[in-house]
Amino acid sequence: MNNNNGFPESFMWGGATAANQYEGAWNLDGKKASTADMMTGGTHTVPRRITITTEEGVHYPSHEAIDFYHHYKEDIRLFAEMGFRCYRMSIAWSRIFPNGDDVTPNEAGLQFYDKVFNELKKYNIEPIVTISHYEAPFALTKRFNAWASREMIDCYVRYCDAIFNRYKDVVKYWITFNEINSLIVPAGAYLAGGLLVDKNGGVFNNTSVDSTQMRFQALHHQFVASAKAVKLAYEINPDFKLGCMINYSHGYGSTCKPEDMLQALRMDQINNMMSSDVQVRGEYPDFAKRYFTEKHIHIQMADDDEEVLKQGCVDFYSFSYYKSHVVGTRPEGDETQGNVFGGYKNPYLKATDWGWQIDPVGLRYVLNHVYDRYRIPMMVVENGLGAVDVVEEDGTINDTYRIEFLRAHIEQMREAVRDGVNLIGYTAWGCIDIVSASTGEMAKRYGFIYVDKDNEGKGTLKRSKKNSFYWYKKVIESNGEDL
Ligand code: BGP
Repeated sequence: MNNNNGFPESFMWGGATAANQYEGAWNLDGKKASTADMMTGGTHTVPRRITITTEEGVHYPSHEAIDFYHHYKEDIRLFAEMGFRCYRMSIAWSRIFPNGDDVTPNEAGLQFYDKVFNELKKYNIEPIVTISHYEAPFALTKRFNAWASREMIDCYVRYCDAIFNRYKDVVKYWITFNEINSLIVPAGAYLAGGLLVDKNGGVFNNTSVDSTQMRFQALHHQFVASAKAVKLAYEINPDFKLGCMINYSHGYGSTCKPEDMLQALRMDQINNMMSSDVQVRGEYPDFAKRYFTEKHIHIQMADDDEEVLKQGCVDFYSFSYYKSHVVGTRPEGDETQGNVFGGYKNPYLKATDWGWQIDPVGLRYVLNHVYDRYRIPMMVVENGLGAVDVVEEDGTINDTYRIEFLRAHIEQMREAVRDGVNLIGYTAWGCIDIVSASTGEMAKRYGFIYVDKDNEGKGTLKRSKKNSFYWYKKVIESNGEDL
């Protein structure tokens, strides 16, 4: 039990990124395309789409991204300068198994992460590794539509076996899937599932197809894959720590009408809690069974799936937190469509330029709410403000708005720690500017470090420190006291 005065001394402060949004070098040293590499760029209004072949003239933001592949030393040095105690990153699966089902892993790919982990070690930065962050080898999508197929489970476990063995002495914290619950919403089909669901063109266009059955089946395959990976991990190194990762969308009822509150509860159960119940408790909750029946979703399970899930429970709960939403009776005159999980405008909150409603107090609520349910260590592994930054003539970037956003959220985390929540770490999302996952843009920046690159892919890739860089350094130095 902590002394409830503030962040524990061992608190892991750091930042987070994902391979396909950061590394670039999408086809170098044996790597082949991942599902993310086949996604076009988007804009504020034009959604990204997945293509079957790389098309001449189409912009694929992950192909170069911001080239961590060739800048890792410089970037890690900057992370160290901010005082990072940990760094959440992901491994690009198709760098290790370019075709997804190769007989042996790609040595050059493994060596890249050897170098990254060595560099982190030099500065005493603890890696937290996401095994699959919104990507899988594209060859597996072409072959059997990725996570729609059970065959994916063995491919994933073989990939885990290779990286667990290779990095067993340098990585302790692993996250099996980024935002595994993304598959519950249609937009998650391509990002999280690598799924092509449009029967006509084979290309998922994000709106027209009801892919519900396929998405929930794919999610089940990921649950089983995750559980098998957890079991394998402990066999390889009993000191490993394995975590789930939930895209936590916190919802309020639009009024205090009981039905509105019940709807908020229902969304919380299905969108947030169902996935973590499976990964933390090792079984589907009862409310999921009712939901599946009502929605005519039929999950096909192998005979031993339920047993496998029971044997693959994670040790920590990690989540992303950006926003909250409002559900229930539509407020009169409100035409808005709120956040990713839908919903309305919250009159008490401001929103980002991308319409994500900013709710620091909601973070305290969620931390308490989830900790009460599972009583296992928690980490906030994504949180931050996507905003347009302006580089002044003298080169400074005065991102006061970002500092305000982060300060308010860290304050609420501190309150949650005082409430008794066992929070062990915080990794600010996109600690260096990277490609946005939902829009494919560079203009939506989260970083403490600015990167010279624009939406069309032009720029020198030069890194420079924003004001928030110095602020976050101070936060870490003071262990979250000097905000
Ligand atoms: C999460 C994803 C990240 C990330 C972040 C911000 O859902 O795990 O990959 O990008 O959201 O989203 P965006 O980049 O769309 O602003």
